[in-house]
Amino acid sequence: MGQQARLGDAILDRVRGAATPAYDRSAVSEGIVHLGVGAFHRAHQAVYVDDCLGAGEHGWGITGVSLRSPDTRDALGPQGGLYTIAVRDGSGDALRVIGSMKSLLVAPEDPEVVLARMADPRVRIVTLTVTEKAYLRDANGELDAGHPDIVWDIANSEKPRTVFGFLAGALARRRAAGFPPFTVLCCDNLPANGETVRRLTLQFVGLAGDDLAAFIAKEVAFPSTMVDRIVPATTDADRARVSEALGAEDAWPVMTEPFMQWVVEENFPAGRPRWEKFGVTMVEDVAPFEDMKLRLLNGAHSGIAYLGLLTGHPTVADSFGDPLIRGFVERYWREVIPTLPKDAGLDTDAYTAALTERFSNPALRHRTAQIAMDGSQKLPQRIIASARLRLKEDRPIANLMLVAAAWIAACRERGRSLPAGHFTDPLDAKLADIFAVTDEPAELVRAVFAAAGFSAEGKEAMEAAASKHLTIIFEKGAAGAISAAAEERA
Ligand code: CS2
Repeated sequence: MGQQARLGDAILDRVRGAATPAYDRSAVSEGIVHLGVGAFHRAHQAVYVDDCLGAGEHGWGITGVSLRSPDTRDALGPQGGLYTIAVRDGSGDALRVIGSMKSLLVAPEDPEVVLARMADPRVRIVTLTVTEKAYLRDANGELDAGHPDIVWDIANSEKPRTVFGFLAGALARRRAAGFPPFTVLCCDNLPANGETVRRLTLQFVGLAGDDLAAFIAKEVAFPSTMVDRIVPATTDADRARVSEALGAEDAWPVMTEPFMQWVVEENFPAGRPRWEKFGVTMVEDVAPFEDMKLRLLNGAHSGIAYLGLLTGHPTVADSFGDPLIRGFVERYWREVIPTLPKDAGLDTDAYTAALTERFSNPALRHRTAQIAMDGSQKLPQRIIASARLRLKEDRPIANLMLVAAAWIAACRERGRSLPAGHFTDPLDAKLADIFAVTDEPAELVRAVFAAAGFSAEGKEAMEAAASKHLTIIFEKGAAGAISAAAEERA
């Protein structure tokens, strides 16, 4: 491997075993700034953009920005932004080198360069995949005004740290220069993600006390979107396998599944690539698609992850391949489907059939620990929202609350039957305090739900159901709790 040339523009014509960009990368300009340039973005949006570049839409190259670590820039910078996606299923890997990432920036190293790029009038869309926790929402879903990074950004608008600081700072510069604003496209798994980011950005600007709010409210579009593609973390074995097949060293290829989906609200006053030519669905209202994806895919994923961790399954395919867990997921789906809008033409049978196949993909090796991350930030929209809707109609929530109980149990198993740092959560410090003072299921559930902000409407019923499950998990293990839940009224 040490002998191999590094992937890069200069050796693209020698790359074998992979499709390569069929367009002149040097003619591409950067019309999109993406904040949060992780594996998901690289396997999803960057691929759709690569398709558009291949069709001659030169103005939509991507500037990839990391808000935290330099890892992606360090890996892809020396490759001119090129990297490989490996689309994996039982029949092997299909490799494709993606050329849409034109440059990479690391915000903490030089926030000014990022602000200046975002303020460049050639940039017409700013897209985001910064993960749930980066939106710094409080327990009520509003901006956490006391968060140290928000406090910092308000006092240091030229050196922001948060996504809101960058958006507000760049929009202020564009307004001052008389340039039209960019469109903000949130691609994180939040409900009504465009509207949510708009609201949080306006709250941030309100704290900053300038008059940007009216400009943002009137001029800036925040379309909502539903994004979907399963992207397990890349391993060293993946790196070696891909580099071997390419005949060139790729320091950070991305692994993914054949399936990909993107549903986007049609609201781009500053223009957009013709994504619809490459399989993106442009719609008036994304909400039904978002709800279906968050509740049926992501909610089931969390269940598969936490129950899988408690029963010794390292990957989604292993966990979902366990008939006990598979049965749980099917009952969970039956519980959740009635919460989805009925008049939106959603085909939930086809959707769950496709999920069954996707979760069974043996080649992906999607780790349960990866999905287990940040549960306190994920469960509100994946699980708690559905439970509230069920309770309004006086319907049982046994399977939903089993996910919440399994989350608490799996968090508590770290340092016991699971390695201490097996996964992390922004709530870890509070969780550790709670686990140190009580072992009693009902007390645990009450304290953890309160700390995570799960305790609005429907609190008593949710806590009661989760406590019952947690009691059984402690007494008989997760398998016992799944069987007991299966006996409950559906
Ligand atoms: C997963 C998602 O890690 C997780 O929490 O549920 O990343 C999931 O794989 C994607 O949303 C699929 O589109």
